[in-house]
Amino acid sequence: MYGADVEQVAIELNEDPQKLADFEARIARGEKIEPGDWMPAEYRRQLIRMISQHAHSEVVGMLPEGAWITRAPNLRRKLILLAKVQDEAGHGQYLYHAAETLGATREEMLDALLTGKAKYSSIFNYPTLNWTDIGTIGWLVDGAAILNQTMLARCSYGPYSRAMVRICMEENFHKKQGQEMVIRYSQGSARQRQMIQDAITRWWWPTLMMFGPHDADSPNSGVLIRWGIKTRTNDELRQDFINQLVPDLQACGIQLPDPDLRYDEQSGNWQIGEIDWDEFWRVIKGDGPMNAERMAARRKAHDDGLWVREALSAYAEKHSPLN
Ligand code: BYC
Repeated sequence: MYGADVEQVAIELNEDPQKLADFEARIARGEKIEPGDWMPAEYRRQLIRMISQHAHSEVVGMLPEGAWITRAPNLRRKLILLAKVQDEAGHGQYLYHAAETLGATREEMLDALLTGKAKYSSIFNYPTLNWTDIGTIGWLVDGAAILNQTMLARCSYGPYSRAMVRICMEENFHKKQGQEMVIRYSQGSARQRQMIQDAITRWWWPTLMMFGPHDADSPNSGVLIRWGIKTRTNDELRQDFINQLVPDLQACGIQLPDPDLRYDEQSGNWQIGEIDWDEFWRVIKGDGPMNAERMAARRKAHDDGLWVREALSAYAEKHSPLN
């Protein structure tokens, strides 16, 4: 359907063919679609799904790292981690605002997260077992996120693409602090080298899963690419990440946990063994190592924040010009 001509798509989506053709022509010219502009209902639905899930990922993503703020090995590392976790709260805010421009309310989005209807990135359902996990998240997880988000900075929806510009700048700082830690620990004592190897071994495959299922198993990619929301596919971005990270990690003396990993001269790509997709689907359906704990932490934060929301509403009511 999504490779089909505009007439066919309009029939299938029950949209006005002329409006759809004009909309697609704007995207083809590289124009941004803005909140008040005409857009197909499916474009709006896909964006709300993706942006709200992205916002939830930023907010849930504070939990694995936040747990280490009190256990950072020195003041410099603690300050960096505090700033990083704070940035992630900010990213969640920009993204919820971007989704609100499409008509989704904050309450609806949070309700979808807290009742398990909305997803958030699979990666945050894995535990952070020791301090070197923090460096590993910075280099691998933020590195993967940057590749995806640099693509989204070029997406056709104006508010989402603009939110990505600042987010990517901050993510670059996150990635660099992680890279610096991994390099340092890989050159450190035998114990540090063993810890960083263990962390990379645990995070490698879950990081590759972050890019989503293979293109052939990705039901949303067709329409997202047709309308310029995604400009690269899940597999293309995953391959770029692998090609960047494999030589860098190997230069640190780190072994990747993949006996099938090999360099393919012909394509210039590093080829990996098969990802455990059963694990991926289990994790995104709620059955990963940390899903229950992450959701319990978010529900508690939401309940603990009730008095703040009530106080804000009471203040707004008291000062409303209508009263
Ligand atoms: N995790 O058709 P597909 C960060 C779902 S946070 C969970 O390929 P799509 C950071 C997918 O939603 C960065 N679910 O989907 C924060 C779909 O299910 P629904 C997070 C996943 O949308 C704190 C189904 O699988 N980045 O950087 O075309 C600290 C089929 O997939 C995942 C974003 O959110 C997954 N990994 O492509 C440190 C970026 N993968 O919704 C760092 C925005 C797939 O139909 N999102 N699913 O029920 C995207 O770019 C795209 O949504 C994805 C998936 C590439 C993730």
